[in-house]
Amino acid sequence: MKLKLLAATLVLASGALFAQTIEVTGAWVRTTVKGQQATGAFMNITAREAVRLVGVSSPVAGVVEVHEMKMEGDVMKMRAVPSLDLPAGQTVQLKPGGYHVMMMDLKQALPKGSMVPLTLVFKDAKGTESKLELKLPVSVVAPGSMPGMAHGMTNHSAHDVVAPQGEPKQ
Ligand SMILES: [Cu+2]
Repeated sequence: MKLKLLAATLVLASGALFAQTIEVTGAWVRTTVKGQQATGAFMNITAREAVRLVGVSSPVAGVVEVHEMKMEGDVMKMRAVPSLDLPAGQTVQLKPGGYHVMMMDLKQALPKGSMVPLTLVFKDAKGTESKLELKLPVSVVAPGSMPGMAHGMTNHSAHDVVAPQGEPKQ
């Protein structure tokens, strides 16, 4: 029994150590209005050693996926990606119009100024998983960006194409 407890502690400790090699900056979640079923979370992730982002979860959303947005002909489309490569030392941007964390089946409205817990799950080259617990501020636009940047919202409404319960039309 005592041995088991020790093992658990070690796993926790190594997880924390691993998490320190991944830096997340500028993270935020787009605010929602009542009845809105989906929104996006955005951030910059820099991993010191190459890892993959293999999962995301949040207590406020039933389904959380990593999405990619791409132009296909004239149409902006998005799809879920099973994992996102984070090359060593390179900052990968999750931003409106590009990769983003899609939070669907929202269980509550996300008012501006509130905080949303988000758990990122990473896998390293050896297949070892680690988790990073974050608290993201809810905002209308990226914190620090100019008000004019809110036009990114227009692109994001392309969610309606594949997610009928997505964001309401603007
Ligand atoms: Cu999306």
